[in-house]
Amino acid sequence: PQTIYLTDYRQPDYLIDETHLTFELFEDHALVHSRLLVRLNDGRADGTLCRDGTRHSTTEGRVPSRPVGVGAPPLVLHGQELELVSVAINDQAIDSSDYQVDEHSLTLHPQTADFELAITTRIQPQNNTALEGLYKSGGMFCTQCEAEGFRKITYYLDRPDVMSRFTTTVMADRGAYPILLSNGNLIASGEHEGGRHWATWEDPFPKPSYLFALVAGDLCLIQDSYTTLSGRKIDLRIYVEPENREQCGHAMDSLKRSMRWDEEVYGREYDLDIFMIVAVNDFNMGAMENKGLNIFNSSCVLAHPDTATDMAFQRVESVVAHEYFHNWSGNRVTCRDWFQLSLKEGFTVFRDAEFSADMNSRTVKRIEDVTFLRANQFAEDAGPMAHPVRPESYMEISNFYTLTIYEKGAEVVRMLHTLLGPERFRKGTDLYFERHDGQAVTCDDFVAALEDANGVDFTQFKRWYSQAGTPVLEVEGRFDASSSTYELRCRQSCPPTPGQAEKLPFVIPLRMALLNERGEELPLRMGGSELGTETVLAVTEAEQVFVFEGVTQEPLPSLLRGFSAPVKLVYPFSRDDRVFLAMHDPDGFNRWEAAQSLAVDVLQGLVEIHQAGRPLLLDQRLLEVYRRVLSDTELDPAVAAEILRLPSEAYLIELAEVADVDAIHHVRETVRRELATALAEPMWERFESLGSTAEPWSADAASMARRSLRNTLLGYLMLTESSAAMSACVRQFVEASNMTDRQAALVALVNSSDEQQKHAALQEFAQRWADYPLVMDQWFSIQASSPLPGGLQRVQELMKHPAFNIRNPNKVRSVIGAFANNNLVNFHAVDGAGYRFLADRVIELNRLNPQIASRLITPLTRWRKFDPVRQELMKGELQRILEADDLSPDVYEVASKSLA
Ligand code: B3K
Ligand code: ZN
Repeated sequence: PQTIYLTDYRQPDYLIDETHLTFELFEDHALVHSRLLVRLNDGRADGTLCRDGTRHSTTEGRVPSRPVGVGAPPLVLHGQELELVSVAINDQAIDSSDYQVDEHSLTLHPQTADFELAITTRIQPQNNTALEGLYKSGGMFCTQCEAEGFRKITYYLDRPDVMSRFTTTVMADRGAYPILLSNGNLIASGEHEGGRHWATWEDPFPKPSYLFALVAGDLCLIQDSYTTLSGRKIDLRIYVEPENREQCGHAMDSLKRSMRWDEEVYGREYDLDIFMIVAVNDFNMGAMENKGLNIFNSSCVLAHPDTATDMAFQRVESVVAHEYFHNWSGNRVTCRDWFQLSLKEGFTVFRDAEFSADMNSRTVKRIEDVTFLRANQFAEDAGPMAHPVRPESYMEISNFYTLTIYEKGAEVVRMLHTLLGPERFRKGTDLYFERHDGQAVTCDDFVAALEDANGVDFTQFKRWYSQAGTPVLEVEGRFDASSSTYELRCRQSCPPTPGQAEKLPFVIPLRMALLNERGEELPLRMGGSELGTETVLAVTEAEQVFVFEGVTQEPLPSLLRGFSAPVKLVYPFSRDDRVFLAMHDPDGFNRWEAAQSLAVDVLQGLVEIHQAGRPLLLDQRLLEVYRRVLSDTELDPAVAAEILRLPSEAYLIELAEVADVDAIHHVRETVRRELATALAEPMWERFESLGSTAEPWSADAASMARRSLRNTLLGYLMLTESSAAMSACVRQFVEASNMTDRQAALVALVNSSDEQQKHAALQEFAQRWADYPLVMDQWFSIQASSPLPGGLQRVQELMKHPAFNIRNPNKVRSVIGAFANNNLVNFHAVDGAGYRFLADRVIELNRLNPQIASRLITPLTRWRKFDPVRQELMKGELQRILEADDLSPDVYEVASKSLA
């Protein structure tokens, strides 16, 4: 495959002002007729951009076609896996001597600067297992075009800087496909002979092809409405398969809350009169923000307390918000090219995270996001696929929908927000949306708007977009009683990443406070100015010293509050310091962070002790912190649950130089059991005080927080293997009024040694939820993630279960993905069987669904973290993948770069 470089970007030679599509859908193929109004891109404004959403035709008042000289560039349209049926220019059929077709393109040689191009292609949605382009999911037709799927529908300038006004007609059998949808507004519909019907949709906003969508199916409609702040009434529609009708309320509420929030926080109103969400079962990712017609993985729409956990409820809320927010950050202002992907994704993840923080607990949301980032994005940044937030090259763009683009990209926007403060940030985004509405722009344009609105210079800051890797920020404190000063000495560095040996210093916003011996924040004074009791220092140099004045006793610093930069902070805190901060830091996030880092320190120490063959003795200070948390009824139970959760094996592996998976697992489990045994009494007490699982379910944050803590405690109590715990767990499994509690009990049973209870529960569960694919996904994933011995055999058995289907991405994720990503001891079995299994599945999926196949490789790309024996085994499997026949560019890129 070819490598594409950012530096090769050129403006398109031609533009497409209007795109008129007609789809004739049949059971064994589809015909796609496109009529494009094409224009040479000679820098002339076309005057038809309708920023206000009004329609006006380009055909009327179009300047007469100007002949172009021999120097006119050819028109090279993208196209893949298409059967070309016909081509016509200005209604004149042209024959194959006048164009060239190859595997990736159709090349034409226009004679005039403006012309109408008509193309018909035949495609096979029924055989499309890659789930990209137009495909069938169950009984319905649907599309996924981002990033380059539109070219699998028809020949087109399939690049985001070509924005066009789309009109789409869908024709299909009325009985099988009563619902026909596309972007924008329905403008006409009617009947055809033979039981077929049609509908025409028109989207007044110019958009790139990746935002095109079409749906045809037998769906039921859940309808509501929303009135914008300016008083426009928007028709809100969620389309799902009829059996899911009762599971849409939460998505609808989330949508309305998102609409309100974007008006209030960003001043952004919805622009069309209708907003539609369609849920499909076969989908490569979470959801897609197609203009006016979002298509969702059903796992990100459906939520009912009987079938979905609290976590699933929160995921639905955040994905609905994310896709909705894209209407401005992504659709109205889009990306110039795919190197700018984080322009829309990083910004939109930041927006959805802030929304969730406002709707729920801000501290808990931040803890969850930071936990996820450090365990996963940091690993990506330290591995062979490490790339900057704005990459410089790629082979297959689908591989760049990464944690770095999304999550680190969001951290970069968060830092800009932190440096500017909320008001100035808002001024900047207002300017960004105003200046670039209707345009396809770059990350530089985004930063320039923030700069220009506030008269600041972010030149150095922009290194966050161009340099990969996780910076390390080493800080030391020095108190000088004689001068009443306290110095923070900062040193930053960033490890080399592929193609980037040396890094220049970043701008690192360091939010901090100084605490006295009672844990109170001290007033901060620097260079004679009063900074309040919390401030954000901008660390800009490789080495830099900040001097606080008027400090009369040695303080303890509270650093990187709220994780104000995506860096690894190193400070020589003692364990006692961490205990103190865990108990006294007025900042909730940093209290969690202190407990977390204490636990990391304790676990890392024990891993060494275990490797030396010495007995494990638990540092009682960790126990004391946990005991305090258990009895602290002032503390949000959801935060308490987060503190009581030990750092994950994945995070401990990421932190290790060479990770000893078995030792990490053994030590972590031993500590969990010891904590459970030593704290059984307060745990029971707290568990019982948090109410009963049989009581009616409620979605409010307080009830979710109680369930979270209760179930964390249940997990611990089950480790004591007492009969009281077992009967509480079984009772909860049977009596639970909701899926959160039922599932937590199932997890505990599956990971217990009571074979009989475990099998009874699994069987009962599978029977009861056999008709609920999303619940069965959970059933699969709980078993595939269980670290008990024999994990691989269990997974192989699960793949034979009738509900498993390797063509369904959710099933792949819940069985194969769960095993390779969550079941680390079993996956990393030293005989290499786990690696072999994964590579076999990658090879199998490579032919069916390259995007899913290439995602699955991730755990193997981390080979550098492991011992030489495992390294060889993992590399061997990557090599075997590389040697497979018909390798997709997706899989080739990841496997080859991982071995480079
Ligand atoms: N923009 C889509 C992602 C498309 C992925 C294509 N491989 C979903 C989102 O980020 O909202
Ligand atoms: Zn997105």
